[in-house]
Parts: sequence; structure tokens; C-alpha cells
Amino acid sequence: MNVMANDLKTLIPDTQRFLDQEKKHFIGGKWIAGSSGDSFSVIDPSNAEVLTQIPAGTAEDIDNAIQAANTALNDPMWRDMPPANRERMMHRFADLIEGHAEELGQLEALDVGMPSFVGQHVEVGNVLDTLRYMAGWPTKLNGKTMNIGEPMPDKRYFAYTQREPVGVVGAIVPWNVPLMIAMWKIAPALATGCTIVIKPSEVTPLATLRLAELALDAGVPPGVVNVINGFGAEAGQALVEHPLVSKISFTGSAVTGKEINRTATDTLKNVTLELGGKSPVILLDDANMEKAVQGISLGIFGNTGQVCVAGSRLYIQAGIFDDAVERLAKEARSLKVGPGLHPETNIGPLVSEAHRDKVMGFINAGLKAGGEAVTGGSAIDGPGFYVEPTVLANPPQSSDVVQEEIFGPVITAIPFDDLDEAAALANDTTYGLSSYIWSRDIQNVHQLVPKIRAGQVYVNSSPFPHPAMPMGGYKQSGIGRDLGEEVINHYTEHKSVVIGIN
Ligand code: TXE
Repeated sequence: MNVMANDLKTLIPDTQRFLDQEKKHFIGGKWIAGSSGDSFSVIDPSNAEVLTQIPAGTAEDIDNAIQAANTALNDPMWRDMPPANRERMMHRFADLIEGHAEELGQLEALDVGMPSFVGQHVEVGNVLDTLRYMAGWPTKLNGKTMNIGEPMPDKRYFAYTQREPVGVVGAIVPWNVPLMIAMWKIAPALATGCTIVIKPSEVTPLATLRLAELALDAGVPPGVVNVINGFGAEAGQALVEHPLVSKISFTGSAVTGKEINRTATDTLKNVTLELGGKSPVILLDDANMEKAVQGISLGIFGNTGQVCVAGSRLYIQAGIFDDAVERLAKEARSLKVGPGLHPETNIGPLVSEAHRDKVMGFINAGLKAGGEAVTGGSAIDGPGFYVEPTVLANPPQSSDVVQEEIFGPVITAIPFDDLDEAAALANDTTYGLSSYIWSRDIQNVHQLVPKIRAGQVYVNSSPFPHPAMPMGGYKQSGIGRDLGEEVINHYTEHKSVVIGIN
């Protein structure tokens, strides 16, 4: 398989301007140089070239950002902003992002490797939907009047609850869909009156930095949204340890999530963890095969499989196994692999050389364990970090390629006989993030849905996060939820007020 490399789209002037601009941290509404002078390179995964240098944030930089966020939290301009004004501000922010969608899509293509039209329309589309959905919440953050009766003789009370912002939020974001996940954390912070310090992944910081600048342009007060670049061990750790941070919202690996949870215990922070997955896809013999194969392909090969909800374990009813595997392999072979800036690219590179090597390690181990590469199975030569879309048939259920999150364009296929076996295989994982059922039989669907231990079940659909639907996992896929009303609960404290009136 070859990589398409010619005829790349040219960068629009806005993208070029931002790439050329010296990169700093974004603190209190200003670009601020790093305190240490250390920096790191951001690499274009389509050709291994250095895009730009980024300052590596220190504990001092993190402290500066948290102080700015804490000042903004208590500034009447933000604290007392009428809810309807906060709503209007969020809509202005969304409109401004929409006007810069092409630029942001190109930055994601360069930084992550995703096709730029996916960045522009799918990722930025979700960013806009999330911001506009969350803009409906500031006017609806109500408490309740409680009837507590007369708990003491001859003493009457008026009692109510009110909701308040949880405080300064520390957001730690991964590299796979950086802008979208950053917005999943920024939008609820803006809706609830919190302030936020974001640490983007050291691998993909560009679009998030641009987003912070757009927030200021949209009228979000200085200090409400701050971005510190840098590595997890230093900047990330300092954010989790800081006593002025009330909440940590993390998306990333299970290993790092557990470490963050342990660290956050020292200051008893409110913690939300959206971790990895190894999501099962159950394909029943009554499914619409054409739609199923397209949906399964999109669900594993979209964003080169670097998606936490990727449907990476396919369980196929035995009678249709060979046919379904061959159809999926054919679909995989039809995908065009190339740089994110190529207009025909379906599948971009993996995000980094190290990640490409990790994905190849899983594929090779899966082949050694007895899996058959019906299609794919190799890295693609070239300066970029490409791996062929891969369908591995019949690896053992207990092998790493079936059990571990690969985060690449690799799907395993294993047959099953009945619904109980399908549910057992689907649940045979430490994760519980998402799951997929393809079937036209409503009884089969309703029998399976309650049996699956996962935060999301998509029936006859590939994954798409909707801002109204809570997003998170069972088991070791995390704690708490992003999106929906649930995230608003995670970003607010409930205060009980009891007033004696006689
Ligand atoms: O993740 P990490 P990595 C999975 C996927 C991938 C694997 C490793 O399987 O192959 O994780 O990716 C910051 N304190 N997912 O190494 O380490 C780090 O700087 C505070 C699934 O990139 O979890 C980055 O900003 N922060 C996932 C963020 O955590 C720390 C998406 C994620 O990095 C830290 C990404 C520390 N001690 C990867 N150590 C999903 N759920 O979608 C690191 N960080």
C-alpha cells in the first residue's frame, strides 16, 4: 500500500500566520513566555518534519496560570456576570470559532494528522455543537426550595439549595482529538462560571492555543481560559497537585488516569476521568450487512483508530463470519491513506513515530498469537508514521491484541454462536467505554443492551459524541461523565441553605 503525497492543499494565510507566531503560554489573557526557557518540538506526523517549538511549562508557569484563573474566578466581572450574558458570550465564541473552522481544521491536520476536512467539519462541528449546547445551561442552573418541615419544636425554617461553580478546573487533554476534548472541558466551565487551566498534550498543542486566543477575542474575560504547554510529569503533575485547583477533568490513558487520581487524593479534588476503551462490536446475522460494514469501518478506521470509543473488537455471528470479514477487508482496502492536507485522504498517519511503533508491536504480537491478517498488517514506508488499515481474524480472545487498547487502525474478528456468548465476549475486558450492536431484530437488541457493561451502546450506528449525551465509561474506562447534564453536575457544587425564621 502507498501513501498519497502529492497535490497537498496549501495553508490558508491564517494558519500560516499562527504557525509562524512565536509560541508561548496563554495566561490571564496574554501570551507569556515560559519560565525555564526549555522548549520542545511539535512534529508533523505526515512527514516527520518539525512544525514549531513550544515552551515546556514548569510548576511556576502552572502556578501563574492558576493564580490568574483564581483571580478571574473571584472577579465580579466574571463571578456576577448575568447568566444570559454568559450565554451570549458563549454564542459569540462559537460564531468566532465557526469563522476560523478552516484554519483550525488545518492546524489539526498538521498536528494530529487527521484529514483537514474531518478537522474542519467533524471536529470543529462537534466543538460548535458542544459550545452552543452548553450555552443553554447558564440560565438553567437553579436550586430547589426544600420543605424541611419543623424539625425543632416551635422553630420554623426556610430551606433551599443553590448551585455554585466548583472553582478553578484543571483540564488535561490528550492528542487524538485535541480541540474537541478541550472544548468538552471549556464549555461546561464557561456555562457554570468556573475558570480553567488547560494542559494540552505535548504532542498536539497548536489548535488549543489558538482556541484560547479566540476565547479572548469573543469577550471571555482574561484569566477565565488559560493554557499551559508542557509534559505530563512536570506541568500536568503540578496542575493536579495545586491546592487552588478544585477539579481535575482528564482524558487519556488508564495508566495516567490512575496516577492522577492517586495524586488528586492528597487535596481531595473532584476528579473526572475519561480513559481508554476496547469497545466491542456485535454483528448479528440479521443485520443490514452493507450499512454494518460501512459503520464498522468508520468506527475503527476513522481518525486512524485513534479514538477512545473505536469499535476495535468485532464479534460476528458464526454463519456470516467469512462473508463479513471479507466485506470489511474490502472496505479497508478501499480507504486512501495519506497526509491530512491531501484532499482525498480517508486515513491519515498515526500521531507519532513512537505510537506507530507501539501499534505495530500489537499487530506483530497478534500475528504471532495466531491471528490472520486478512488485510493490512504492515507499516507503510516513508517519512510519515503510516500503518495499513488492518483486519486480524481469529486471534485468541485472551491475547493482547484483543485485550489491550491499541489506538490504531486495527480490528480483530472472532465468531460467536448465540447472544449470551456475544455478551460474555463483549464484557470480557477491563474496559467499559463504548459498544456497538448491528441487528434489525428489536428483541435481540433489547436482550443485549442491558447485558453490556459500557457507558455507551450504539445500535446500527458508528460512534458520534452528541453534547446532550453523557460520555464516559464503566469499569477501568473512567469515573464520571463529560457532556450532557451530567458534566454540569460535575462542574457545580450544591449548597444547602437553612434559614431560621422565628
Ligand atoms: O497518554 P497519557 P499518551 C491511550 C491510548 C494511547 C495511550 C498513551 O491507548 O496509546 O493512552 O497515550 C498528560 N500528570 N489514550 O501517552 O499519558 C499528558 O501530558 C498529569 C486514550 O499520550 O494518558 C497528556 O496531556 N498529566 C485516550 C495527557 O496526560 C499527565 C486518549 C494524556 O497522556 C501525566 C489518549 C501526569 N503524571 C491516549 N502524565 C482517550 N481516552 O481517548 C501524562 N499526562
